Amino acid sequence: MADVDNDGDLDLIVDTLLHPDWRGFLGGNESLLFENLGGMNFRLKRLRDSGVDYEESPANVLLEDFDDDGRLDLFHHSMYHSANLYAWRDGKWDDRAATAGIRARKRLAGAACDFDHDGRVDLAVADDESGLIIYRNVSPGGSWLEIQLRGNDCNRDAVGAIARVRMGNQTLTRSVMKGRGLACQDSAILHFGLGNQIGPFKVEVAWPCGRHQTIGPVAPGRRILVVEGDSLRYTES
Ligand SMILES: [Ca+2]
Ligand SMILES: [Ca+2]
Ligand SMILES: [Ca+2]
Ligand SMILES: [Ca+2]
Repeated sequence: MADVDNDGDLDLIVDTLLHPDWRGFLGGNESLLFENLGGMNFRLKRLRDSGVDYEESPANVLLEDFDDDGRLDLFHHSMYHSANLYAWRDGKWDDRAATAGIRARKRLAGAACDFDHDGRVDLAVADDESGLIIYRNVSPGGSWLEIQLRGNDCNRDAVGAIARVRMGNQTLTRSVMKGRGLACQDSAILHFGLGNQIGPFKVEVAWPCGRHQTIGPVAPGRRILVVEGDSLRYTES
């Protein structure tokens, strides 16, 4: 679940861990994008129509902004075939696995986290042949901001909270999730790639209990901790 088109609402990508299903139900075992049209209405698309290769038995999709350009990139892998990293370019996801340095063939799970705190999201991949592999992100990167949320009235891990940052004429939206796809979990710290924007930025948080909170202005290039109900103070975590 992520805002893949930066229009402020959360869209949904569904992988179906099946062998080809010729009955054609919801596209068989195609990976599907449900574009949020608002009002609990969704438009169904095949992910391959956005440039993502079809793979038999797709297992996991991971959305993060690996190059900090403000658009979510996509890491996709299946049970039996290759894992691919796609950068968003010109209205489609563009396969960059070879140039990104991700070459192994058989992946079972992947998770994103900025392990070395340098503002570029790294990638951990569990491989049934090579074990755990960590890909350190050494791309040029860009402006960025990371936000850790801590609940008070709602759950402490802020699961279900949504944070928004304005970048130019776009609103970047990220949500706190615990668990994704097949046995995967990413860092709960929300990463915002901000392109060449230098800010400062205002951060809006919608907490799962219903409270809304505005923080900032905040300068980019840092990781901050925002505590529910404490709008006047935020700290670098
Ligand atoms: Ca959206
Ligand atoms: Ca929408
Ligand atoms: Ca990107
Ligand atoms: Ca990093």
